[in-house]
Amino acid sequence: MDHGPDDQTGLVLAGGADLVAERVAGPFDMPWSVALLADGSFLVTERPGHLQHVRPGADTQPSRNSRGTLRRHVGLLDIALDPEFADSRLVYISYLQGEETSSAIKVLRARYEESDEAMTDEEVIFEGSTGASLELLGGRLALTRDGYLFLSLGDRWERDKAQDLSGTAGTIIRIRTDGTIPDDNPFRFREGARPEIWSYGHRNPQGLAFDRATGELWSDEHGPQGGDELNLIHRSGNYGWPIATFGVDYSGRAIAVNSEQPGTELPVHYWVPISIAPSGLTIETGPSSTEMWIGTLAGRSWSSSISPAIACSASIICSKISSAAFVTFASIQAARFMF
Ligand SMILES: [Ca+2]
Repeated sequence: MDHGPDDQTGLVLAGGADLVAERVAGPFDMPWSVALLADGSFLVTERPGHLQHVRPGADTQPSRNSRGTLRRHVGLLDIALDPEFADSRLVYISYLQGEETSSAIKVLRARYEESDEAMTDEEVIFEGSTGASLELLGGRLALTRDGYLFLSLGDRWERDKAQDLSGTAGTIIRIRTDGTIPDDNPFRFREGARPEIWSYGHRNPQGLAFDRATGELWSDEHGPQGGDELNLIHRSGNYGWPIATFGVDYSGRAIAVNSEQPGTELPVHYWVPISIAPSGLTIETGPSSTEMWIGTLAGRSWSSSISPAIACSASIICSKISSAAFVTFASIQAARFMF
């Protein structure tokens, strides 16, 4: 595996031999994301529409019951706790809703009461553009402590839309956690543009996380064949897809004439010629270093690598590693970067 332009970045790919996997819960039905609660329990979204609350020491065979009104949602994706969750009980869930050939990613805000595992005060605070494919969804959430919500959205196999600001395919969006749109969003007042867009030109940004020490927003992104990327996300940045990529099509045919284009952002790191299939991203800030964890599916076939089930398993690895408790599945690997 080529690790891309290391000399530009100072990133080091760890060997991974120090990863120890410990099974603490499961099996899950296409798990996609995990959120850790203060009492050591955690919430797991399952793609078919279930939200599981897994408690330490409890029976780890999860129930199969849907959580109330979440039943109607076609596909649960990410879950993120409000930074003030201890008081507000607010959670944010991204999910896919619609018909098989036409659906949109939305974000639900709701109060979650742990005592009765109930959702109340549900409110849809974002709805993306409709798409036909159920793949390359993105769907990852990242919140700031001062009330902003970021959501990554894949191109859903319509690559040219990633350069089209009139829709949200292939973008990362930014809204307030109450659903309002900030006036300082880059395209807030541009006619014909979706005002929620923060950055664009993304293919399938399936990891999204803040570095709490610096305030930087990072995203990992599935490239096509090769060309997986780690990007530092800037306001109004065009991340190149599909006019600039280091990857090629699955047929082996070149997609973009150039890997670089004026006006587009280069990845901080990229992988060629073999995809690592990046998924969940977690950034752990230590006293002297910052470590970035990326769930990967290296060595899997490409069709497996975009399966939400496997992708979400990888996200569980990343999320749990930072708390020194591990949930894993046998085939998943993780890439660790150290700054
Ligand atoms: Ca790119």
